[in-house]
Amino acid sequence: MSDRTNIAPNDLSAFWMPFTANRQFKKNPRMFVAADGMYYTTADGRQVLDGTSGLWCCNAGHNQPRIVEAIAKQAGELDYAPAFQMGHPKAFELANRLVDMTPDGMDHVFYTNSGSESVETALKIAIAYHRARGEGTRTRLIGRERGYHGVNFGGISVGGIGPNRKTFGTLLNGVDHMPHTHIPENVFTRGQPEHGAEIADELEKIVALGDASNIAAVIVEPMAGSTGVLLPPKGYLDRLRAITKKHGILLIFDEVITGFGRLGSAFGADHYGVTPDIMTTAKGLTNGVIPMGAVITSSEIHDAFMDGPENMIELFHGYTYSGNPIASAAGLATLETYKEDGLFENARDLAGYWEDALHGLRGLPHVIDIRNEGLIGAVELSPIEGAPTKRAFQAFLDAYDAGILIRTTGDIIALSPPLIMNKSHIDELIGKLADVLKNLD
Ligand code: PXG
Repeated sequence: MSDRTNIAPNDLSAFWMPFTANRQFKKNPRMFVAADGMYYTTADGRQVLDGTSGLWCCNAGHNQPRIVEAIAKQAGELDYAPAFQMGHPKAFELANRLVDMTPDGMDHVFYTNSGSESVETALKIAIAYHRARGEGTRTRLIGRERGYHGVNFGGISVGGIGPNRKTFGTLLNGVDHMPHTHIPENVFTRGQPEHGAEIADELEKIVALGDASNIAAVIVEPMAGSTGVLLPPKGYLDRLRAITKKHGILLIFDEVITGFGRLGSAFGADHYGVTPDIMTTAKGLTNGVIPMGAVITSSEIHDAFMDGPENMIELFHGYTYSGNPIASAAGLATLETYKEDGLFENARDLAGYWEDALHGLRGLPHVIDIRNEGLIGAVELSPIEGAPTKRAFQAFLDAYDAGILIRTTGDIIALSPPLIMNKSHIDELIGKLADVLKNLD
């Protein structure tokens, strides 16, 4: 047992921080102590405009009163109910509201606690679905280079980020990767790029090698967020849909970032007009306030499991906190906020102004590409020779000092502000970012 009598109250060493340069951070910590609407308050009392919705999750802004109230009320009414063999009304109500807003045919909801768990759940459902239909040889999974599907073993196996896979052993076997869609022809494109639909045809080659009878599912983000906003070329997702359908392969859209209004539509599936067989969600489902994810499937998939004796568990999978009452209450209040406050419409209405402001950064030092869609933006910087990521990370630090929160991945600055944003917030965010870029080495 550790000796807790001799510990400094604010010692930073015990908390091993996720995806963080721990030693660097702890020498010069950046702490938020409060938030409201579009702004964070730092420990030294400064206001920082949130250009990233936390980590792509606080789509309705911070401390949204409806959500705060719903959580407080739920905590005092029913704190926890067992998730297995018992229920509580709000989990069912939230599932219905989700099904109401997802594309037609996406009819059943399985709850998780994060995007990573949603991905594992979706991959397991895909493999078990084929088996339930007597096609148990369909076990292979196909992901994509530069895809991010969370950090659990299934997710990093289908994911396409080298450092996230490198040190973790053999991963899942039976996984192939399609090429990513980020090609130089599309540099400085506004919105969806023109070139590259044919990259989807690479899937045919993988199918030819592995045989469709062995392949369970293809998983892609409709728009790859984490690796720096890689947009799907026009026609690309339609082709993926056609090829997967032709071969009886399930198509999974990982909508953890693209879900809940980020693109100005409810989901990427709506935005791009392509309906998958399974969608994974998290983040904006509860506005990031309480961890929760949801996997949404077609009836065809769900119904394939509803077979055999009625007293038998149909799917041997689930989490202690699946559909947790407080998370469900937060989810209901979040979806109500999106609807009542017209936040997806706001994102759509602002998208043009956002695009113009963002592309106004073209020509500033080191800027080699700018991309946007909905209320997402990316500014790609040329790397410092021999020191990739250093320039963008410096921009992140300078931006924080200047009062804006941005996110960097590699040498790409990614922006995903809350959907409650208005034009003056855009002016502030992009104006301050321009100043940072002008002064960057
Ligand atoms: N799928 C996708 C598409 C994601 O973007 C996950 C799964 C995993 O979700 P959880 O809840 O397990 O973290 C994600 C998460 C960033 C950033 O700055 C992106 C994510 C998480 C943290 C930072 O790009 N995406």
